[in-house]
Amino acid sequence: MKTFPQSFVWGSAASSYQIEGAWQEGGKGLSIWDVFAHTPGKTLGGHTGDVTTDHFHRYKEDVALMADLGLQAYRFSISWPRIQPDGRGKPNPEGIRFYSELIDTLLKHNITPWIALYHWDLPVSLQMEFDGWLNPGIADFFADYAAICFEAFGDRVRNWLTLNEPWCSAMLGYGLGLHAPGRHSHSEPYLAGHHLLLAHARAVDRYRRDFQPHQKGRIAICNNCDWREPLTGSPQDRAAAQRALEFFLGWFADPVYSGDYPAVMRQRLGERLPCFTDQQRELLKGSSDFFALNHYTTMLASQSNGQITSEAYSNGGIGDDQLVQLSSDPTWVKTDMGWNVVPWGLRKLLGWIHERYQAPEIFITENGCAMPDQCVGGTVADPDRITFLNGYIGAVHEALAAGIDVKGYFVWSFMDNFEWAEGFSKRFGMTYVDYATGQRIPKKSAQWYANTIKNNGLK
Ligand code: GBH
Repeated sequence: MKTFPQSFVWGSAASSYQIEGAWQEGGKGLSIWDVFAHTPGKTLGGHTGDVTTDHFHRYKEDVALMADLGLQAYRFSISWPRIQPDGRGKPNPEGIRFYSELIDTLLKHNITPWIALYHWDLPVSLQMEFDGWLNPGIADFFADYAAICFEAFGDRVRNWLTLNEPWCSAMLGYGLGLHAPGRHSHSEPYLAGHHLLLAHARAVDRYRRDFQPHQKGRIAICNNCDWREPLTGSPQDRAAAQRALEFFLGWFADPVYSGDYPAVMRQRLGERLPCFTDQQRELLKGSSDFFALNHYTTMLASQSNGQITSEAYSNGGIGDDQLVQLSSDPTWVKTDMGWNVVPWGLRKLLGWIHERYQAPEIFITENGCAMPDQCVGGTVADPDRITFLNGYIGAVHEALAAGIDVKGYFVWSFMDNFEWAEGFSKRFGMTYVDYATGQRIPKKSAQWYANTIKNNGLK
């Protein structure tokens, strides 16, 4: 039996654009994902989040399913254009009402709400009028929006995430063009990343000044990072793996913990990496109350010889900036996304975070996998997901045994949903969704996770 601490939080996660649907209801404005998904060629099969799992209308049923699972916490995101249709000004009362009722429904079922303020659905008018995350002024817009949310929900919500995976917004949205707004650039990712960090810092500052003293919640940025293992024991490959991690997680976590970007990014990027003023450094430093980590996979890293293969390019993004060549061990099992299943990568990453950021409290705010699930005779057997979760939760247990302060774990995802550029072709959920009827069917992994929660650990 691998038992976890009594206070360990077992949860699951989802995000607004991926599950809500109701894209033109309730006074909601359009987001960059509405527009991107409606642009031919951007998503697999032209799929959009117009309807997706229709959670906007079915949230009560969904929360009841979460309660059946025994979830202690549910992490969701707020659609900014549902709250502010054009990203500025007075809140939309119907948007406030929707999230307010969702929160009340969760609390009624004893499920603790965790809210991410931004999971990629930027109001499209901020993109059109201001170039989105490329404009420094966006930090103020974001802080104003965040304050509306703290004001409306902070009496009942104690766990806040500012941005979900700014690495993805910057790199996939502005570097590789795979996510909205679909831009391809070698310099814009670093500019967008800079403003994402400043927006985070401004929102946290607002929370700490005006809300935290009486609402008594906690707030953090939510970063994603895949592990990078040196291909060989050579000093070059070890340095390459370290460099890759600093470009990945250090990019968005170093400023939050020490006030500036990793030195290696400054050296290699030169002018393309913007500088913080002293005042901004101060605002950033210490701007997370805990470390929120999303983790999915592992790749091998070696020093590149300047010729980057397409695999490394798509994975690392702008691979030549890092002088890192990525590859996979052919013996590793892969998920339906083609991502390597390497539980010890999570164990090592937790160790890296523990060392680099002075032993913060860590919540794993996303971990999970897509598998080619099928519904046969009304049931969905997903043994590979159970193996995946068992392996990764086991790695968390090992980290705890080594004295690393992991406080909670959230499975991505509660139910199948719109998987961004992959549309509905990838299933990450513990609950199967029949998109033709909207029917929800808990998979075997849901039962397995319910038992894990009940046992507070693995058998
Ligand atoms: C998360 O992002 C998102 O927060 C969530 O919305 C999404 O649905 C979920 O994960 C599943 O995709 O090409 O083998 O090197 C995931 C961030 C960054 C994780 C890129 C995998 C590349 C794997 N991803 N990373 S690989």
